[in-house]
Amino acid sequence: MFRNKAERKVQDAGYDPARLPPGQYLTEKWPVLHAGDVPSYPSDLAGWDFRVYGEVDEPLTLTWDELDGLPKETVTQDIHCVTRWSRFDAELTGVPWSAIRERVRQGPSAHYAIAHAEAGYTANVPASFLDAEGALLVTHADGEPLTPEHGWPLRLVVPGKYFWKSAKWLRAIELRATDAPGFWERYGYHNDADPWKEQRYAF
Ligand SMILES: Nc1nc2c(c(=O)[nH]1)N[C@H]1C(S)=C(S)[C@@H](COP(=O)(O)O)O[C@H]1N2
Ligand SMILES: [Mo]
Repeated sequence: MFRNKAERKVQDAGYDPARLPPGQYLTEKWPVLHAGDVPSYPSDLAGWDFRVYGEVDEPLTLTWDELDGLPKETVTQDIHCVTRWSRFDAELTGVPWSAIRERVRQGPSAHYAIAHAEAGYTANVPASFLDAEGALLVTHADGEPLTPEHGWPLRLVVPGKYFWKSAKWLRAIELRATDAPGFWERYGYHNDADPWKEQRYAF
């Protein structure tokens, strides 16, 4: 039995309909969604850096070559956008957050993580959520470097949350004792963003 037509389409496409969170529909394409413009970078990424700071013993700044040279993993992840499209089996390659977390020696008071992206975009998640299996600093999708629209050179992917928590054009992770609402959260999106609970909006 299907709850609705959207689940029926998932089944017809050869997937388990239970993979579709409530109120979502499956798309085979990968839509592009963001506020503002796609940032431009020099092709050699000179001057680009990635920082981890805040409630850590060893704040970290990496150049592109340093970050790109770290061991990477590939995970297969379903993506759920709050605007109701879901994409299954995205193959995402990048540096596991857990490796970075160990390196900076995250402190006991680091309860929240704020992803900082270009042009002031931010997204907040509990730090424990970044520790969840599969949280990646992503450089490649489906075997190719990220395209500029999808966040090249680096984006965060936070499994288990609506996709707005997965900041494109990532430049830093700040670890904090207290939470701070991110870009979309300040516009009324739900702080927790669990697609299985349909936590789309805060009110
Ligand atoms: N820097 C930045 N990252 C962002 C956004 C944004 O506006 N700026 N939008 C978010 C939203 S709402 C979604 S659904 C996803 C879309 O990612 P995609 O364009 O790769 O599908 O990016 C997220 N990350
Ligand atoms: Mo979104």
